[in-house]
Amino acid sequence: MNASTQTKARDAMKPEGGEFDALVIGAGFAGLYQLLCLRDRLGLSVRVLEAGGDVGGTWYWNRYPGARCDSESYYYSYSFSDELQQEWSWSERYPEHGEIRRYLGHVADRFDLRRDIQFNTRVARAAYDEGANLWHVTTEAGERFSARFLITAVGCLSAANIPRIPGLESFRGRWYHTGRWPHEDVDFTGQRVGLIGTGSTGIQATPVIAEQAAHLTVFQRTANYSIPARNGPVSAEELKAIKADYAAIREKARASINGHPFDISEHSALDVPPEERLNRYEAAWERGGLRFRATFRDLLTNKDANDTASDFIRAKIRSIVKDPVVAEMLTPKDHPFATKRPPIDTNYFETFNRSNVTLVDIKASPIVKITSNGIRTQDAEYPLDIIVFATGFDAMTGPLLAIDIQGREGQRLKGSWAAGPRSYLGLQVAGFPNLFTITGPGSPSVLTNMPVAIEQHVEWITECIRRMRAQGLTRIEADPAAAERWVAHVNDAANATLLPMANSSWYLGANVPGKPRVFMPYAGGMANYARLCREVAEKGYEGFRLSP
Ligand code: N01
Repeated sequence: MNASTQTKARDAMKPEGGEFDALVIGAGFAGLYQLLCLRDRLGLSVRVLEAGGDVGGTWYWNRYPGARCDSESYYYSYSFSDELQQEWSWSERYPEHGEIRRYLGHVADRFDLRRDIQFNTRVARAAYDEGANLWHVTTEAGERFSARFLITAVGCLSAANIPRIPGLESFRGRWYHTGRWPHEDVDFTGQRVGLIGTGSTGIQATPVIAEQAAHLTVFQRTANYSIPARNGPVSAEELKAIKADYAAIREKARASINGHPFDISEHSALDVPPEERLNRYEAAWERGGLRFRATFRDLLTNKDANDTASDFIRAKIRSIVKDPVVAEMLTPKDHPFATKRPPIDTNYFETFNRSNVTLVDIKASPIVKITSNGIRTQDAEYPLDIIVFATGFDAMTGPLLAIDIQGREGQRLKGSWAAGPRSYLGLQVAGFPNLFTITGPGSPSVLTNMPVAIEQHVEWITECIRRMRAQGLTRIEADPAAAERWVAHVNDAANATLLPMANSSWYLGANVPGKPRVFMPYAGGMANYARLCREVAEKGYEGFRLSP
Protein backbone atom coordinates (compact mmCIF):
# COMPACT_ATOMS: atom_id res chain seq x y z
CA MET A 1 0.00 0.00 0.00
CA ASN A 2 1.39 3.44 -0.86
CA ALA A 3 1.05 6.37 1.56
CA SER A 4 -2.02 7.84 -0.09
CA THR A 5 -3.84 4.47 -0.16
CA GLN A 6 -2.89 3.99 3.48
CA THR A 7 -4.31 7.39 4.42
CA LYS A 8 -7.51 6.67 2.50
CA ALA A 9 -7.84 3.28 4.17
CA ARG A 10 -7.27 4.83 7.60
CA ASP A 11 -9.79 7.60 6.89
CA ALA A 12 -12.35 5.05 5.75
CA MET A 13 -12.03 3.34 9.14
CA LYS A 14 -12.60 6.53 11.10
CA PRO A 15 -16.07 6.84 12.55
CA GLU A 16 -18.07 9.57 10.85
CA GLY A 17 -19.58 12.07 13.23
CA GLY A 18 -21.97 13.49 10.65
CA GLU A 19 -23.23 16.82 9.39
CA PHE A 20 -25.31 19.18 11.51
CA ASP A 21 -26.67 22.70 11.27
CA ALA A 22 -24.57 23.66 14.27
CA LEU A 23 -21.80 22.20 16.39
CA VAL A 24 -21.29 23.39 19.93
CA ILE A 25 -18.05 22.69 21.79
CA GLY A 26 -18.58 22.24 25.52
CA ALA A 27 -21.47 21.18 27.77
CA GLY A 28 -21.23 23.58 30.70
CA PHE A 29 -23.65 26.43 31.42
CA ALA A 30 -23.07 27.89 27.94
CA GLY A 31 -23.18 24.74 25.82
CA LEU A 32 -26.33 23.39 27.44
CA TYR A 33 -28.30 26.57 26.92
CA GLN A 34 -26.99 27.02 23.38
CA LEU A 35 -28.13 23.50 22.51
CA LEU A 36 -31.57 24.14 23.95
CA CYS A 37 -31.97 27.42 22.07
CA LEU A 38 -30.81 26.19 18.67
CA ARG A 39 -32.56 22.82 18.82
CA ASP A 40 -35.81 23.60 20.60
CA ARG A 41 -36.39 27.21 19.60
CA LEU A 42 -34.98 27.24 16.06
CA GLY A 43 -35.41 23.57 15.16
CA LEU A 44 -31.77 23.12 14.09
CA SER A 45 -29.87 19.86 14.12
CA VAL A 46 -27.17 20.31 16.76
CA ARG A 47 -24.42 18.18 18.22
CA VAL A 48 -22.53 19.17 21.36
CA LEU A 49 -19.01 17.79 21.69
CA GLU A 50 -17.78 17.63 25.28
CA ALA A 51 -14.34 16.55 26.50
CA GLY A 52 -15.60 15.53 29.94
CA GLY A 53 -17.62 12.46 30.83
CA ASP A 54 -20.72 14.43 31.81
CA VAL A 55 -22.25 17.90 31.71
CA GLY A 56 -20.86 20.58 34.04
CA GLY A 57 -18.02 22.36 32.25
CA THR A 58 -15.80 24.03 34.82
CA TRP A 59 -17.67 22.17 37.59
CA TYR A 60 -16.97 18.83 35.97
CA TRP A 61 -13.23 19.44 36.37
CA ASN A 62 -12.95 21.61 39.50
CA ARG A 63 -13.66 19.21 42.37
CA TYR A 64 -10.83 20.27 44.67
CA PRO A 65 -11.45 20.50 48.43
CA GLY A 66 -13.48 23.61 49.20
CA ALA A 67 -14.55 24.21 45.58
CA ARG A 68 -17.70 26.24 45.52
CA CYS A 69 -19.02 29.20 43.61
CA ASP A 70 -18.25 32.74 44.72
CA SER A 71 -21.52 34.03 43.28
CA GLU A 72 -24.56 33.30 45.42
CA SER A 73 -26.54 30.24 44.44
CA TYR A 74 -29.89 31.92 43.79
CA TYR A 75 -28.43 34.00 40.99
CA TYR A 76 -25.61 31.70 39.82
CA SER A 77 -28.23 29.85 37.82
CA TYR A 78 -30.25 30.05 34.60
CA SER A 79 -33.00 32.61 34.35
CA PHE A 80 -34.55 31.44 31.08
CA SER A 81 -37.16 29.14 32.61
CA ASP A 82 -39.39 30.20 35.47
CA GLU A 83 -40.44 26.59 36.03
CA LEU A 84 -36.79 25.63 36.43
CA GLN A 85 -36.00 28.37 38.93
CA GLN A 86 -39.16 27.64 40.89
CA GLU A 87 -38.60 23.90 41.15
CA TRP A 88 -34.87 23.95 42.01
CA SER A 89 -33.88 24.69 45.63
CA TRP A 90 -30.33 25.57 46.55
CA SER A 91 -29.10 24.38 49.93
CA GLU A 92 -26.31 26.88 50.66
CA ARG A 93 -25.59 30.55 50.12
CA TYR A 94 -22.64 29.55 47.89
CA PRO A 95 -23.22 26.28 46.05
CA GLU A 96 -20.61 23.59 46.43
CA HIS A 97 -19.24 22.01 43.22
CA GLY A 98 -21.27 18.80 43.57
CA GLU A 99 -24.52 20.72 43.96
CA ILE A 100 -23.82 22.76 40.80
CA ARG A 101 -23.17 19.53 38.90
CA ARG A 102 -26.48 18.12 40.17
CA TYR A 103 -28.20 21.32 39.04
CA LEU A 104 -26.71 21.17 35.53
CA GLY A 105 -27.49 17.43 35.38
CA HIS A 106 -31.08 18.27 36.28
CA VAL A 107 -31.20 20.92 33.54
CA ALA A 108 -29.81 18.42 31.01
CA ASP A 109 -32.43 15.82 31.97
CA ARG A 110 -35.35 18.20 32.33
CA PHE A 111 -34.84 19.61 28.83
CA ASP A 112 -33.79 16.26 27.35
CA LEU A 113 -30.41 17.62 26.27
CA ARG A 114 -28.19 14.57 26.74
CA ARG A 115 -29.31 12.86 23.54
CA ASP A 116 -27.50 15.53 21.52
CA ILE A 117 -24.32 15.64 23.57
CA GLN A 118 -21.36 13.42 22.82
CA PHE A 119 -19.19 13.04 25.95
CA ASN A 120 -15.52 12.08 26.21
CA THR A 121 -14.98 13.84 22.90
CA ARG A 122 -12.23 16.42 22.76
CA VAL A 123 -12.13 18.61 19.68
CA ALA A 124 -8.66 18.80 18.16
CA ARG A 125 -9.21 20.80 14.96
CA ALA A 126 -11.81 22.98 13.30
CA ALA A 127 -11.31 24.20 9.74
CA TYR A 128 -13.55 26.46 7.71
CA ASP A 129 -14.24 25.27 4.16
CA GLU A 130 -15.01 28.39 2.17
CA GLY A 131 -16.34 26.59 -0.92
CA ALA A 132 -18.89 24.58 1.03
CA ASN A 133 -19.37 27.30 3.69
CA LEU A 134 -19.01 24.62 6.34
CA TRP A 135 -16.88 24.05 9.40
CA HIS A 136 -15.14 20.67 9.49
CA VAL A 137 -14.35 19.55 12.99
CA THR A 138 -12.06 16.67 13.93
CA THR A 139 -11.90 15.16 17.38
CA GLU A 140 -8.80 13.76 19.08
CA ALA A 141 -10.13 10.28 18.31
CA GLY A 142 -10.31 11.21 14.62
CA GLU A 143 -14.08 11.47 14.36
CA ARG A 144 -15.19 14.08 11.83
CA PHE A 145 -18.18 16.41 11.92
CA SER A 146 -19.38 19.26 9.72
CA ALA A 147 -21.70 22.16 10.36
CA ARG A 148 -22.62 25.56 9.01
CA PHE A 149 -22.23 27.17 12.43
CA LEU A 150 -19.55 26.43 14.98
CA ILE A 151 -20.08 27.76 18.49
CA THR A 152 -17.46 27.52 21.19
CA ALA A 153 -18.77 27.12 24.73
CA VAL A 154 -15.38 26.13 26.09
CA GLY A 155 -15.36 28.38 29.16
CA CYS A 156 -12.85 31.06 30.10
CA LEU A 157 -11.01 29.10 32.79
CA SER A 158 -10.67 25.57 31.53
CA ALA A 159 -7.08 25.29 30.27
CA ALA A 160 -5.10 24.34 33.38
CA ASN A 161 -1.87 26.27 33.97
CA ILE A 162 0.66 23.78 35.31
CA PRO A 163 3.92 25.68 35.75
CA ARG A 164 6.96 24.12 34.16
CA ILE A 165 8.99 23.66 37.32
CA PRO A 166 12.04 21.52 36.68
CA GLY A 167 12.00 18.10 38.33
CA LEU A 168 8.24 17.54 38.58
CA GLU A 169 8.59 14.21 36.80
CA SER A 170 11.03 13.04 39.48
CA PHE A 171 8.60 13.68 42.37
CA ARG A 172 7.84 10.40 44.14
CA GLY A 173 4.65 11.63 45.81
CA ARG A 174 1.31 12.46 44.19
CA TRP A 175 0.50 15.79 42.55
CA TYR A 176 -2.73 17.38 41.32
CA HIS A 177 -3.88 20.51 39.56
CA THR A 178 -7.08 21.85 41.13
CA GLY A 179 -8.73 22.24 37.74
CA ARG A 180 -8.12 18.57 36.88
CA TRP A 181 -9.10 17.10 40.22
CA PRO A 182 -9.76 13.34 40.44
CA HIS A 183 -13.36 12.21 40.80
CA GLU A 184 -12.61 10.19 43.91
CA ASP A 185 -11.71 12.00 47.14
CA VAL A 186 -8.03 12.67 47.74
CA ASP A 187 -7.22 11.64 51.32
CA PHE A 188 -4.79 14.07 52.96
CA THR A 189 -4.82 12.34 56.34
CA GLY A 190 -1.32 12.10 57.76
CA GLN A 191 0.18 13.65 54.61
CA ARG A 192 2.64 16.50 54.18
CA VAL A 193 0.98 18.67 51.57
CA GLY A 194 2.44 21.55 49.57
CA LEU A 195 0.02 23.94 47.87
CA ILE A 196 1.26 26.41 45.24
CA GLY A 197 -0.94 29.41 44.48
CA THR A 198 -3.06 31.82 46.47
CA GLY A 199 -5.77 32.88 44.02
CA SER A 200 -9.47 32.15 44.57
CA THR A 201 -8.82 28.43 44.30
CA GLY A 202 -5.85 28.20 46.67
CA ILE A 203 -7.73 30.40 49.15
CA GLN A 204 -10.75 28.06 49.04
CA ALA A 205 -8.66 24.88 49.30
CA THR A 206 -6.15 25.93 52.00
CA PRO A 207 -8.46 25.83 55.07
CA VAL A 208 -10.05 22.52 54.02
CA ILE A 209 -6.74 20.75 53.32
CA ALA A 210 -5.21 22.14 56.54
CA GLU A 211 -7.92 20.46 58.59
CA GLN A 212 -7.00 17.04 57.24
CA ALA A 213 -3.29 17.10 56.45
CA ALA A 214 -0.51 16.36 58.90
CA HIS A 215 1.14 19.52 57.62
CA LEU A 216 0.30 22.05 54.90
CA THR A 217 2.91 24.32 53.36
CA VAL A 218 1.45 27.15 51.26
CA PHE A 219 3.80 28.57 48.62
CA GLN A 220 2.71 32.15 47.96
CA ARG A 221 3.99 34.27 45.08
CA THR A 222 1.56 37.18 45.39
CA ALA A 223 -0.33 38.01 48.59
CA ASN A 224 -4.06 38.40 47.97
CA TYR A 225 -6.98 40.29 49.44
CA SER A 226 -9.86 38.10 50.50
CA ILE A 227 -13.27 38.83 51.98
CA PRO A 228 -15.11 36.36 54.24
CA ALA A 229 -17.76 34.47 52.28
CA ARG A 230 -20.08 33.93 55.27
CA ASN A 231 -21.44 30.77 53.76
CA GLY A 232 -24.34 28.96 55.38
CA PRO A 233 -27.57 27.12 54.66
CA VAL A 234 -30.38 28.89 52.81
CA SER A 235 -33.49 28.75 54.96
CA ALA A 236 -36.93 27.77 53.66
CA GLU A 237 -38.16 31.34 54.22
CA GLU A 238 -35.25 32.84 52.28
CA LEU A 239 -35.87 30.45 49.41
CA LYS A 240 -39.54 31.31 49.36
CA ALA A 241 -38.78 35.03 49.28
CA ILE A 242 -36.22 34.58 46.50
CA LYS A 243 -38.58 32.51 44.38
CA ALA A 244 -41.37 35.02 44.83
CA ASP A 245 -39.05 37.81 43.70
CA TYR A 246 -37.19 36.08 40.87
CA ALA A 247 -38.41 38.33 38.06
CA ALA A 248 -37.05 41.43 39.81
CA ILE A 249 -33.82 39.69 40.85
CA ARG A 250 -33.06 38.66 37.28
CA GLU A 251 -33.93 42.08 35.93
CA LYS A 252 -31.60 43.69 38.43
CA ALA A 253 -28.74 41.32 37.53
CA ARG A 254 -29.18 42.08 33.81
CA ALA A 255 -29.27 45.83 34.46
CA SER A 256 -26.07 45.76 36.52
CA ILE A 257 -22.40 46.33 35.77
CA ASN A 258 -21.36 42.84 36.78
CA GLY A 259 -24.37 40.51 36.58
CA HIS A 260 -24.89 40.50 40.34
CA PRO A 261 -28.37 41.51 41.51
CA PHE A 262 -27.39 44.05 44.13
CA ASP A 263 -27.02 47.78 44.31
CA ILE A 264 -23.68 49.49 44.10
CA SER A 265 -23.49 52.46 46.44
CA GLU A 266 -23.96 55.84 44.81
CA HIS A 267 -21.34 57.35 47.12
CA SER A 268 -17.66 57.82 46.64
CA ALA A 269 -15.52 56.33 49.39
CA LEU A 270 -14.03 59.80 49.70
CA ASP A 271 -17.39 61.54 50.21
CA VAL A 272 -18.17 60.10 53.62
CA PRO A 273 -16.44 60.89 56.93
CA PRO A 274 -13.78 58.32 57.95
CA GLU A 275 -15.86 56.92 60.79
CA GLU A 276 -18.88 56.29 58.62
CA ARG A 277 -16.68 54.80 55.90
CA LEU A 278 -15.25 52.38 58.42
CA ASN A 279 -18.72 51.43 59.62
CA ARG A 280 -19.78 50.69 56.07
CA TYR A 281 -16.72 48.53 55.44
CA GLU A 282 -17.33 46.71 58.74
CA ALA A 283 -20.94 46.02 57.75
CA ALA A 284 -19.83 44.78 54.30
CA TRP A 285 -17.15 42.58 55.89
CA GLU A 286 -19.78 41.08 58.22
CA ARG A 287 -22.22 40.48 55.37
CA GLY A 288 -19.39 38.92 53.35
CA GLY A 289 -19.00 38.01 49.70
CA LEU A 290 -18.13 39.78 46.46
CA ARG A 291 -20.65 42.45 47.36
CA PHE A 292 -17.92 44.08 49.42
CA ARG A 293 -16.84 45.73 46.15
CA ALA A 294 -20.18 47.55 46.02
CA THR A 295 -19.60 49.39 49.30
CA PHE A 296 -18.65 52.50 47.32
CA ARG A 297 -19.12 53.29 43.66
CA ASP A 298 -15.53 54.28 42.88
CA LEU A 299 -13.44 51.46 44.35
CA LEU A 300 -12.39 50.37 40.88
CA THR A 301 -12.02 53.78 39.31
CA ASN A 302 -10.32 56.00 41.87
CA LYS A 303 -7.04 54.93 43.47
CA ASP A 304 -7.54 57.10 46.58
CA ALA A 305 -10.98 55.60 47.10
CA ASN A 306 -9.58 52.13 46.55
CA ASP A 307 -6.81 52.77 49.09
CA THR A 308 -9.44 53.07 51.81
CA ALA A 309 -10.78 49.58 51.03
CA SER A 310 -7.31 48.07 50.54
CA ASP A 311 -6.16 49.52 53.87
CA PHE A 312 -9.27 48.22 55.62
CA ILE A 313 -8.61 44.67 54.41
CA ARG A 314 -4.90 44.89 55.24
CA ALA A 315 -5.82 45.89 58.80
CA LYS A 316 -8.20 42.91 58.99
CA ILE A 317 -5.44 40.53 57.90
CA ARG A 318 -3.09 41.93 60.55
CA SER A 319 -5.78 41.59 63.20
CA ILE A 320 -6.63 37.97 62.30
CA VAL A 321 -3.15 36.51 61.80
CA LYS A 322 -1.38 36.21 65.14
CA ASP A 323 2.24 35.94 63.99
CA PRO A 324 3.15 39.46 62.78
CA VAL A 325 5.76 38.15 60.35
CA VAL A 326 3.23 35.81 58.70
CA ALA A 327 0.61 38.56 58.74
CA GLU A 328 2.99 40.87 56.89
CA MET A 329 3.72 38.20 54.29
CA LEU A 330 -0.02 37.72 53.75
CA THR A 331 -0.69 41.43 53.37
CA PRO A 332 -1.02 42.47 49.72
CA LYS A 333 0.95 45.56 48.82
CA ASP A 334 1.61 45.41 45.10
CA HIS A 335 -1.88 45.89 43.69
CA PRO A 336 -5.10 47.65 44.69
CA PHE A 337 -8.01 45.59 46.03
CA ALA A 338 -10.18 43.94 43.33
CA THR A 339 -7.85 44.75 40.45
CA LYS A 340 -7.30 41.00 40.44
CA ARG A 341 -10.46 38.93 40.77
CA PRO A 342 -11.04 39.10 44.54
CA PRO A 343 -11.33 35.74 46.30
CA ILE A 344 -13.81 35.12 49.09
CA ASP A 345 -13.03 32.65 51.82
CA THR A 346 -14.00 30.63 54.82
CA ASN A 347 -11.27 30.97 57.47
CA TYR A 348 -8.42 31.53 55.04
CA PHE A 349 -6.35 33.97 57.10
CA GLU A 350 -7.32 32.16 60.33
CA THR A 351 -5.77 28.98 58.92
CA PHE A 352 -2.30 30.51 59.23
CA ASN A 353 -2.75 30.50 63.03
CA ARG A 354 -2.75 26.68 62.98
CA SER A 355 0.40 24.92 64.11
CA ASN A 356 0.30 22.55 61.12
CA VAL A 357 0.40 25.32 58.48
CA THR A 358 3.49 27.11 57.12
CA LEU A 359 3.57 30.01 54.66
CA VAL A 360 6.52 30.30 52.29
CA ASP A 361 7.14 33.52 50.38
CA ILE A 362 8.34 32.33 46.98
CA LYS A 363 8.80 35.84 45.71
CA ALA A 364 11.52 36.33 48.31
CA SER A 365 12.86 32.82 47.84
CA PRO A 366 11.66 31.34 44.53
CA ILE A 367 11.07 27.66 43.89
CA VAL A 368 14.12 26.35 42.05
CA LYS A 369 13.04 22.78 41.49
CA ILE A 370 10.86 19.90 42.49
CA THR A 371 12.89 16.99 43.79
CA SER A 372 11.89 13.35 44.31
CA ASN A 373 11.21 14.37 47.88
CA GLY A 374 9.39 17.69 47.67
CA ILE A 375 9.91 21.35 46.74
CA ARG A 376 13.23 23.16 46.89
CA THR A 377 13.30 26.93 47.11
CA GLN A 378 16.37 29.09 46.94
CA ASP A 379 16.73 28.82 50.72
CA ALA A 380 15.21 25.54 51.87
CA GLU A 381 13.83 22.12 50.97
CA TYR A 382 10.28 21.14 51.94
CA PRO A 383 9.69 17.37 52.07
CA LEU A 384 6.18 16.59 50.76
CA ASP A 385 3.88 13.65 50.04
CA ILE A 386 1.40 15.60 47.91
CA ILE A 387 1.74 18.76 45.80
CA VAL A 388 -1.41 20.70 44.89
CA PHE A 389 -1.09 23.14 42.01
CA ALA A 390 -3.66 25.90 42.57
CA THR A 391 -1.88 27.80 39.82
CA GLY A 392 -4.87 28.81 37.78
CA PHE A 393 -5.51 28.78 34.09
CA ASP A 394 -4.35 29.94 30.70
CA ALA A 395 -7.43 32.12 30.87
CA MET A 396 -9.83 33.09 28.09
CA THR A 397 -7.64 32.49 25.05
CA GLY A 398 -6.16 29.18 26.34
CA PRO A 399 -9.24 27.00 25.80
CA LEU A 400 -9.76 28.37 22.27
CA LEU A 401 -6.13 28.15 21.20
CA ALA A 402 -5.95 24.57 22.49
CA ILE A 403 -8.03 23.76 19.40
CA ASP A 404 -6.34 24.18 16.04
CA ILE A 405 -8.87 26.59 14.54
CA GLN A 406 -8.38 27.54 10.88
CA GLY A 407 -10.50 30.19 9.23
CA ARG A 408 -10.64 31.51 5.69
CA GLU A 409 -7.60 30.81 3.50
CA GLY A 410 -6.12 28.58 6.17
CA GLN A 411 -5.41 31.41 8.61
CA ARG A 412 -5.00 30.07 12.11
CA LEU A 413 -6.54 31.60 15.21
CA LYS A 414 -3.18 31.13 16.92
CA GLY A 415 -1.61 33.39 14.27
CA SER A 416 -4.40 35.97 14.32
CA TRP A 417 -4.08 36.22 18.09
CA ALA A 418 -0.28 36.05 18.32
CA ALA A 419 -0.17 39.53 19.87
CA GLY A 420 -3.30 38.96 21.96
CA PRO A 421 -6.97 38.28 21.23
CA ARG A 422 -8.74 40.44 18.65
CA SER A 423 -12.45 40.00 18.23
CA TYR A 424 -15.61 41.94 17.52
CA LEU A 425 -17.78 42.15 20.65
CA GLY A 426 -16.00 39.05 21.93
CA LEU A 427 -18.41 37.17 19.68
CA GLN A 428 -16.63 36.74 16.36
CA VAL A 429 -13.13 36.94 14.91
CA ALA A 430 -12.50 38.51 11.50
CA GLY A 431 -11.52 35.80 9.02
CA PHE A 432 -13.51 33.10 10.83
CA PRO A 433 -17.04 33.17 9.35
CA ASN A 434 -19.92 31.52 11.22
CA LEU A 435 -17.73 30.91 14.26
CA PHE A 436 -19.21 32.33 17.47
CA THR A 437 -17.29 32.42 20.74
CA ILE A 438 -19.56 32.43 23.80
CA THR A 439 -18.02 34.67 26.50
CA GLY A 440 -14.96 35.10 24.29
CA PRO A 441 -12.15 37.57 25.01
CA GLY A 442 -13.43 41.10 24.47
CA SER A 443 -16.75 40.39 26.20
CA PRO A 444 -17.56 41.03 29.89
CA SER A 445 -17.47 37.31 30.81
CA VAL A 446 -15.16 36.82 33.79
CA LEU A 447 -15.85 40.31 35.14
CA THR A 448 -19.46 39.25 35.69
CA ASN A 449 -21.59 36.60 37.28
CA MET A 450 -21.06 34.17 34.40
CA PRO A 451 -24.59 32.80 33.80
CA VAL A 452 -25.81 36.33 33.04
CA ALA A 453 -23.07 36.88 30.46
CA ILE A 454 -23.65 33.40 29.04
CA GLU A 455 -27.41 33.80 28.63
CA GLN A 456 -26.95 37.16 26.91
CA HIS A 457 -24.45 35.73 24.41
CA VAL A 458 -26.43 32.57 23.73
CA GLU A 459 -29.62 34.55 23.11
CA TRP A 460 -27.83 37.05 20.86
CA ILE A 461 -26.27 34.24 18.78
CA THR A 462 -29.58 32.39 18.57
CA GLU A 463 -31.43 35.47 17.38
CA CYS A 464 -28.67 36.20 14.86
CA ILE A 465 -28.91 32.71 13.37
CA ARG A 466 -32.72 32.87 13.38
CA ARG A 467 -32.71 36.13 11.43
CA MET A 468 -30.07 34.89 9.01
CA ARG A 469 -32.16 31.83 8.20
CA ALA A 470 -35.31 33.92 7.85
CA GLN A 471 -33.53 36.16 5.34
CA GLY A 472 -31.81 33.39 3.43
CA LEU A 473 -28.36 34.40 4.66
CA THR A 474 -25.77 31.70 5.30
CA ARG A 475 -22.60 33.53 6.26
CA ILE A 476 -21.69 36.07 8.92
CA GLU A 477 -18.24 37.39 9.60
CA ALA A 478 -16.86 40.23 11.68
CA ASP A 479 -15.62 43.15 9.62
CA PRO A 480 -11.87 43.62 10.37
CA ALA A 481 -12.25 47.38 10.85
CA ALA A 482 -15.14 46.89 13.30
CA ALA A 483 -13.08 44.34 15.19
CA GLU A 484 -10.15 46.75 15.41
CA ARG A 485 -12.43 49.48 16.74
CA TRP A 486 -13.80 47.06 19.31
CA VAL A 487 -10.31 46.03 20.45
CA ALA A 488 -9.46 49.72 20.95
CA HIS A 489 -12.69 50.21 22.89
CA VAL A 490 -11.92 47.18 25.11
CA ASN A 491 -8.53 48.75 25.91
CA ASP A 492 -10.10 52.14 26.64
CA ALA A 493 -12.69 50.54 28.92
CA ALA A 494 -9.97 48.75 30.89
CA ASN A 495 -7.85 51.90 31.11
CA ALA A 496 -10.79 53.84 32.55
CA THR A 497 -10.56 51.54 35.58
CA LEU A 498 -7.80 50.52 37.98
CA LEU A 499 -7.91 46.92 36.65
CA PRO A 500 -4.70 47.12 34.57
CA MET A 501 -2.76 48.11 37.72
CA ALA A 502 -2.44 44.50 38.86
CA ASN A 503 0.73 43.31 37.17
CA SER A 504 0.23 39.68 38.13
CA SER A 505 -3.38 39.42 36.98
CA TRP A 506 -4.63 36.61 34.78
CA TYR A 507 -7.02 39.19 33.24
CA LEU A 508 -3.82 40.41 31.54
CA GLY A 509 -2.43 36.95 30.84
CA ALA A 510 0.40 37.73 33.27
CA ASN A 511 0.28 34.35 35.00
CA VAL A 512 1.35 32.40 31.90
CA PRO A 513 4.98 32.93 30.86
CA GLY A 514 5.24 34.24 27.30
CA LYS A 515 1.55 35.11 26.96
CA PRO A 516 0.96 38.55 25.40
CA ARG A 517 -0.02 41.12 28.02
CA VAL A 518 -3.42 42.28 26.87
CA PHE A 519 -6.37 43.05 29.11
CA MET A 520 -8.79 40.43 27.80
CA PRO A 521 -12.30 40.92 29.24
CA TYR A 522 -14.50 43.94 28.45
CA ALA A 523 -14.65 46.21 31.48
CA GLY A 524 -17.39 48.50 30.15
CA GLY A 525 -20.13 46.80 32.18
CA MET A 526 -22.61 44.02 31.49
CA ALA A 527 -25.74 46.10 30.94
CA ASN A 528 -23.90 48.57 28.72
CA TYR A 529 -22.37 45.74 26.72
CA ALA A 530 -25.75 44.02 26.25
CA ARG A 531 -27.17 47.32 25.00
CA LEU A 532 -24.33 47.69 22.47
CA CYS A 533 -24.93 44.14 21.21
CA ARG A 534 -28.65 44.84 20.90
CA GLU A 535 -28.00 48.02 18.93
CA VAL A 536 -25.62 46.22 16.59
CA ALA A 537 -28.36 43.66 15.85
CA GLU A 538 -31.03 46.35 15.43
CA LYS A 539 -28.84 48.12 12.87
CA GLY A 540 -28.78 44.97 10.73
CA TYR A 541 -25.69 43.52 12.42
CA GLU A 542 -23.57 46.60 11.99
CA GLY A 543 -19.89 45.68 11.81
CA PHE A 544 -20.60 42.21 10.49
CA ARG A 545 -20.59 41.10 6.85
CA LEU A 546 -23.56 38.94 5.97
CA SER A 547 -24.05 37.09 2.70
CA PRO A 548 -26.36 34.51 1.14
O1 N01 B 1 -6.05 30.98 39.68
P1 N01 B 1 -5.29 32.40 39.82
P2 N01 B 1 -7.27 30.40 40.54
N1 N01 B 1 4.78 29.63 40.65
O2 N01 B 1 -4.62 32.61 38.52
C1 N01 B 1 0.10 31.41 41.47
C2 N01 B 1 -12.15 31.63 39.13
N2 N01 B 1 -12.54 30.88 40.27
O3 N01 B 1 -7.52 29.02 40.07
O4 N01 B 1 -0.62 35.90 41.46
C3 N01 B 1 4.18 30.01 41.76
O5 N01 B 1 -6.19 33.44 40.32
C4 N01 B 1 -0.38 32.80 41.19
O6 N01 B 1 0.58 33.74 41.61
P3 N01 B 1 0.59 35.20 40.91
C5 N01 B 1 -11.97 33.08 39.53
O7 N01 B 1 -12.40 33.92 38.50
C6 N01 B 1 -13.83 30.96 40.56
O8 N01 B 1 -7.05 30.62 41.96
O9 N01 B 1 0.47 34.97 39.43
N3 N01 B 1 2.94 30.46 41.85
C7 N01 B 1 -1.66 32.82 42.00
O10 N01 B 1 -1.41 33.03 43.36
C8 N01 B 1 -10.51 33.12 39.73
O11 N01 B 1 -9.96 34.39 39.70
C9 N01 B 1 -14.31 30.32 41.62
O12 N01 B 1 1.87 35.78 41.33
C10 N01 B 1 2.24 30.52 40.70
C11 N01 B 1 -2.18 31.40 41.81
O13 N01 B 1 -1.06 30.60 41.48
C12 N01 B 1 -10.05 32.20 38.63
O14 N01 B 1 -10.95 31.14 38.66
C13 N01 B 1 -13.47 29.58 42.45
C14 N01 B 1 2.79 30.12 39.47
C15 N01 B 1 -3.17 31.28 40.69
O15 N01 B 1 -4.25 32.11 40.95
C16 N01 B 1 -8.67 31.66 38.76
O16 N01 B 1 -8.46 31.31 40.13
C17 N01 B 1 -12.14 29.49 42.14
C18 N01 B 1 4.13 29.67 39.48
N4 N01 B 1 4.74 29.31 38.35
C19 N01 B 1 -11.69 30.15 41.03
N5 N01 B 1 1.86 30.28 38.52
C20 N01 B 1 -15.76 30.47 41.79
O17 N01 B 1 -16.22 30.64 42.81
C21 N01 B 1 0.78 30.77 39.14
N6 N01 B 1 1.01 30.91 40.45
C22 N01 B 1 -16.63 30.47 40.61
